[in-house]
Amino acid sequence: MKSIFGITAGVLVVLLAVSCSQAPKPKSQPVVKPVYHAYLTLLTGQMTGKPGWPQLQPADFTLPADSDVVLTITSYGDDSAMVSAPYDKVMGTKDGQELVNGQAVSSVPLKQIAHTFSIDALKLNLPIPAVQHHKGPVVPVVVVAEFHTPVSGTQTWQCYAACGTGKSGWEGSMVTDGFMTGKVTFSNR
Ligand SMILES: [Cu+2]
Repeated sequence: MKSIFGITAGVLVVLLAVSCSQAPKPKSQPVVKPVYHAYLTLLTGQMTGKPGWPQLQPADFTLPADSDVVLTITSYGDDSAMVSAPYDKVMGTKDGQELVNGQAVSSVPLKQIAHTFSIDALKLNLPIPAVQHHKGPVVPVVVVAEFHTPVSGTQTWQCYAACGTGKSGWEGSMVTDGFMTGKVTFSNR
């Protein structure tokens, strides 16, 4: 019994060795670049004490250049605002998608959009749906999107849902740096 077991074990070792040698070997270790995470919060004017002036915090910020970035926007925007195509589409992200409360989508119905985070120069657009109204504490909408940043430069971002003041909704926060428009700088310094 002992010798039979010995032979069986030996055959098994040979078989394992053969199957391992046949496995394709990577030519070199792939370079894994770390993914950078950035977090933004979109507050209502009510929350900041400036009714009618929703605000992205921070609105002016720096992201690493030529990098994969995961942007998380936690939004308390509770009213939909007038916006037109193509700003209902997710654009410029990995797979053309964003996560809305964990669910992958490639667009948001126009009537549900409260804000957008859009950088026209990069063809980047993240539609942000309005918070659902229900009893109890406000549950923010969380939008997560991954995209690759340019090698350098400073770009203006703009919200394209008319969430500001005035008849058109395009005054106040919509045209004031630090609220619904701002500057994103791409730099590794
Ligand atoms: Cu807005």
